Amino acid sequence: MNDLLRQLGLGAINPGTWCGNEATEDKTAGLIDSINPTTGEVIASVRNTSKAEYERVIARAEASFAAWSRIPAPVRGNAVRLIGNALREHRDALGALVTLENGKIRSEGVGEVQEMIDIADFAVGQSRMLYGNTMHSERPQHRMYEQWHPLGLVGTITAFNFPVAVWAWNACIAAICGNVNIWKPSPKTALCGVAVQKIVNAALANENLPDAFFLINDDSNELAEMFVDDPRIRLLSFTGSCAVGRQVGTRVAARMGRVLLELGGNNAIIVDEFANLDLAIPAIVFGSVGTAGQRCTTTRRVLIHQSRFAEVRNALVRAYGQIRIGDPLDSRTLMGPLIDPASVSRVEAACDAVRASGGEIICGGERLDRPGNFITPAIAVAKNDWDIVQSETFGPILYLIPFDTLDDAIAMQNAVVQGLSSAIFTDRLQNAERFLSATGSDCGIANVNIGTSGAEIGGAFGGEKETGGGREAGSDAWKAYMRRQTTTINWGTDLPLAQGVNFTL
Ligand code: UN1
Repeated sequence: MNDLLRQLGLGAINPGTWCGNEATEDKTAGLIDSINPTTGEVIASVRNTSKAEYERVIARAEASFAAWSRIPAPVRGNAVRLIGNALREHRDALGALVTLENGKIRSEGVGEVQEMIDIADFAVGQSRMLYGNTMHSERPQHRMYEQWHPLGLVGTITAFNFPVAVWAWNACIAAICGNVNIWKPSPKTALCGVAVQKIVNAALANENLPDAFFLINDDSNELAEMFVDDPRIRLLSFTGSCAVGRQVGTRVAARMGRVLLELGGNNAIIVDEFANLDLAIPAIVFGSVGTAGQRCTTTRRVLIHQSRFAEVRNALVRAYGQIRIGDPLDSRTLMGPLIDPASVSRVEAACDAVRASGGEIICGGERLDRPGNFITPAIAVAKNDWDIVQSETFGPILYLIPFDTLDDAIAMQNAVVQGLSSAIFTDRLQNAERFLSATGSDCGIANVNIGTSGAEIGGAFGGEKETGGGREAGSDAWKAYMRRQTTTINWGTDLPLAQGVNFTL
């Protein structure tokens, strides 16, 4: 473990405040202990950012923005290319750190770094494609077009469950758009934040560029609240629960700032009478157990046609019996620990709530007798309208719900407050298209014969309703990080007014 920390340039105590490649440490600020969820032991510590340091970070970032925003976008893209290259070099080590600090299995840890590399590559290309429209003016000898300018300081608050990839979605795109990034990672994965900050800024250190990547750390809500309320942060991108996201959204709106919210999901997979279970069962298992059920895209509900209910239920219980739970660094492991003891208790409480509602836990929900935050993944037979099914328990508990008609299944799939991800397994074209139609799934993501999690970066990522409406990563999500300016140029010698208005002196 010490080798890994050394390889990533981390020590026992790490400065948590970074302006580009320059770190500061206010020794009066407390330490955040990074806890290994597999053992409960402290891995290393990260120093909190003090209020005075926060002010310095903002001032430095504002000065950087004046310079960074003047650099041509393709040159900014080249900087992001260097970041992608540096991440390629550190893929295995950073992936291992994600596994160590977050508890997701090795392949998912490395996959997360791959997701950073993918978005970096995407951003390089996007830097030459910040297109605006041109339009025909209704007035003679006039030209109209839209152009896109950077916003300024972009703040990103990320969650523990994707401690590095979600930063990259935001930071790589925001940077090519000409913004300066300030990141506040989850205190549960503070070491990952420092490691990324070091890799990224070291890659840019000799490039003679202004600083574009800043880091702050805080394990109380104090600094986070200052950050959210700070009018100098022009866009605040927040990933986390619906409850906290609602507060963030309201507070940023109160200061007329912009917000990008990526909040909770209550994602369902529909298995109809025509589903190929060779695809559906592994997709459901990965969707519900991957990252120990701690993705916002985790499969939480399976809506099963009643003719296939017993078959699907039995196949899932059999598959769950084969899930190897243990040290996530061991390549044979399929499910690691949850992030903290409170998360384990929440899964147990969810199992109790199922029983109290008259439902049945058909497997799992038991703590493992070993150190660390381990619990066996649970499956329950449940009803869609139960409170516990309606709320997102951020852990491995899966609800099986029978349905009669596809319309019923779609109605149930949509009858939750969240709207992130959804999927149908069917070999029948009509059912797939019905699910994808305007009156089908109401989610930001709707898949056919693919599970709810594991989206690629090329498509815009995010969801509707209480998921917050934000879109990150690919497609045209870059527009959230820029301001649009409509320009009309009169190259004639008259001054005609729009709408034919006559105003002659
Ligand atoms: C999240 O859980 O916050 O689609 C993001 C997925 C990943 C991203 C999840 N690419 O599951």
